[in-house]
Amino acid sequence: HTLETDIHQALKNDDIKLVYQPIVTFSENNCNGWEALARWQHPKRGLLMPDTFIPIIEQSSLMPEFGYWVFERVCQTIQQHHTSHSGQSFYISANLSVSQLKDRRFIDNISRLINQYAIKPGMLELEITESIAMYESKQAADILNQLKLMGIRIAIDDFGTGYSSFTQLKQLPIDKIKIDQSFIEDVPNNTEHTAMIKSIIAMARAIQLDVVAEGVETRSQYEFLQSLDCDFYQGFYFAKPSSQLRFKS
Ligand code: G
Ligand code: G
Ligand code: MN
Ligand code: NA
Repeated sequence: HTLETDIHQALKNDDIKLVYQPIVTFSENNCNGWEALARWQHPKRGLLMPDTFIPIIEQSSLMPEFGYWVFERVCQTIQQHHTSHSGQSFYISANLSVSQLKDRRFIDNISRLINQYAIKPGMLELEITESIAMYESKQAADILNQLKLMGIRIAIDDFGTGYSSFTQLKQLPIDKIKIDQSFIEDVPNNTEHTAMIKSIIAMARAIQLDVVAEGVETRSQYEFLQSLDCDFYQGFYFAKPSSQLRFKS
């Protein structure tokens, strides 16, 4: 694949960069976290979204290099923001791919970066998809436990699209679940999705997990989710991803 040969160079040239999308908490004017999302400004093909290039990275041998690059960038950004906003607590969350969970150097790399950039517990969160968490559950549990010991929070991404059981979830050291945006896009009109969201929130409460609603695009979605007592909200209604860690300023 020709994109594959471009990736190494793109990382060096800063053609691949991270953007940060605010995650809102108890009020729509309050944000203390951001999700890091990769973007590729390709010199010939224009702006590429991660759905087009992450699968190529994943199928090539470049995921360790890309994953390390993402974590180092995120740690740098945390360090800078912590220095310029001292005293304010915040976190950045980064997406993990399946091959990173299988990389034997992964834990060493993360712990090196955490020390190098003086990342404190709670400042870094990692997201793994529900399907990764379930299909690789033995290996995932082991790695997630080590991350937990380092003070890193874990969120289950795209929740509702996989087939995890209550029992499996309880066995993983996770802190949050992020309800997939496909369930959010047509609430409150879609009664099936509404029922699904209610049961996800009830289950999360039973095992003390926080709930994030993703892909919130309208005020009516937000108000409805608030009435269901969601903890965090993310989506274009509040803010699009931006190259700066900023929110309404
Ligand atoms: O930004 P966007 O919504 O287009 O992202 C699409 C998908 O790409 C999401 O599922 C997201 O988790 C994934 N993604 C974005 N950035 C990264 C990254 O840095 N690493 C990995 N592994 N996945 C990412
Ligand atoms: O799969 P993951 O949750 O990591 O990826 C989140 C993706 O959703 C990102 O690519 C981000 O750009 C996108 N996104 C974030 N907010 C919204 C939204 O309100 N609507 C839509 N359609 N996509 C969103
Ligand atoms: Mn995510
Ligand atoms: Na998601």
